[in-house]
Parts: sequence; C-alpha cells; structure tokens
Amino acid sequence: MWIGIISLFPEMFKSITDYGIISKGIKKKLLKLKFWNPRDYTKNKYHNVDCNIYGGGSGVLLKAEPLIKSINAAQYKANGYAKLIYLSPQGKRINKSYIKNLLIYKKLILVCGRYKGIDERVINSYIEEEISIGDYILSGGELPAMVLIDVLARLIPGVLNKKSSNDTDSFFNNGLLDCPNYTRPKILKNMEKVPDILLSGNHKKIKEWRLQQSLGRTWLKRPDLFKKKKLTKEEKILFDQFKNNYFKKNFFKK
Ligand code: 4G3
Repeated sequence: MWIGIISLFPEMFKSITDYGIISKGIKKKLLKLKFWNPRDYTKNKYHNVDCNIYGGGSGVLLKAEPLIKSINAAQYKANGYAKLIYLSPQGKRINKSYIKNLLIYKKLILVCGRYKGIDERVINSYIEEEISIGDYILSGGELPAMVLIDVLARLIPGVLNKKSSNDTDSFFNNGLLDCPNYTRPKILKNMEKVPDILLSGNHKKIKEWRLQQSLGRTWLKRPDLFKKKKLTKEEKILFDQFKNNYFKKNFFKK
C-alpha cells in the first residue's frame, strides 16, 4: 500500500515510521509513506500557509493554494488513482469495516488539517472523502492519519507477526471482545489466581472457556456490540452458563 501524506508536520509521523510493527512493514516494502509539506509550496518563504478567516472570528485556516499544489504533486507521484481523504472532526465517523474497505485502493492521499481546518473550496473541489476518528477536536489531522495508517497496516498481509497477531484480536474477527489473558508468573501476591483451565493443557476446553469469556465480557462491557451479535447454538449455551454463574456470584453482593 502507498500512502501520500500532506502535512505541515511530517516529522510527527516518525512515531509510526521509526518504531514497532509499522516500521518493519515499511522495511519489508509492504507499506510506503511519502510526504508533501504545504509549506514547501508557498510562493516564497515569507508567504503564509495559513490565514485568518473571512467574516472574522478567532483562528486561522490552511490556505487553498499551497494545499492544492501539494495535492497535485502527490497525485502526480502516485502515478495512477489515489483516493483523496481529509481527516476532520466534521467527517463521517469511521470504524474498522470502513478502514478494511480502504485496502482495495492500494494508494491513498491523506490531507492533514491544522488550526480550524482548510479552505472549504479544497474540500468541495478535491477531497473525495472527509472522515473523522471520533467526536473530539485534536490540534491537527496528523494523529487521526496515524491512527488510520496503524489500523490499515495491521490489515496488510505480512505486516503482523506472531508477537502481535490480529487474528484473535478484540472484535476484529467475530465481533466480540477478547477474553482475559495471563502470563508468567502464576502467582502474584494476593491477586486472583490464573484460571486453572488455562494451565490444564486441554486445548478444546481452553478454546471453549475463551469463547465463553469473550461472550460474557462483551455482554458486560459492550452491550451495544453484544446486541448486534448473532449467537450460534454453542455460543448460546456458553453464554447462558456465563450469565447463570454471573448472577449466582453477584446475588449476595450489593
Ligand atoms: C479540520 C480530525 C481539521 C477542522 C482532525 C480541525 C480531530 C479529527 C482539524 C478542524 C482534527 C478527528 C484538525 N481533530 N476527530 N484536527 O478525526 O477544526
């Protein structure tokens, strides 16, 4: 996957290009990030990339021309169709299935706004999709772009290894939260013990326990997700068992 990024602060992306699983994906050439800085496309170095807003009020906006020049340069380099996306709090709220769908494009260009965003005419004439990662304002589109790239990279075959696997991750596969997990040591002061079943070596029983825990936790922590989940016969039985245990355990508590 090829991702062109238009940002006033390309250095920020070092936090994903230089560390961890994404940097390895880049080394393996599974992912390529390229940067264009609107600052480099101003008429001269005294020319601003931002300006105050028509009609008054506080805050500044990224000017259209340096952005358009950056977009043109990125599109030229993409050498073929690249989906042009703008990250903004006014955008459509995205989730994992939206991001999964972006994989079909092979090439993306992400526009990162700053301040109060970008001139509306760039959105209307150039941007194909305006997306948001959540209902909050950040000081720039760079963090949302990195969130998007991180999620995407983890979906590219070959990026993840055994140490950071996606296949049992929280609701990426079956719409359920992950089960509780434990690692060495077996005993930690006076904390609860590691469930016996996980130390039993009985793989069939462990798989069943994990599914049951996933069902129960999703029911308790994310009732919204649980409602959407269609249970198989086996899952229904495991869930009912979880619920019975849960009510038994909590009956005398107040
Ligand atoms: C546009 C995206 C961009 C307008 C960007 C601020 C949050 C998100 C910006 C604007 C952003 C998000 C830059 N903050 N929720 N900040 O995806 O007012």
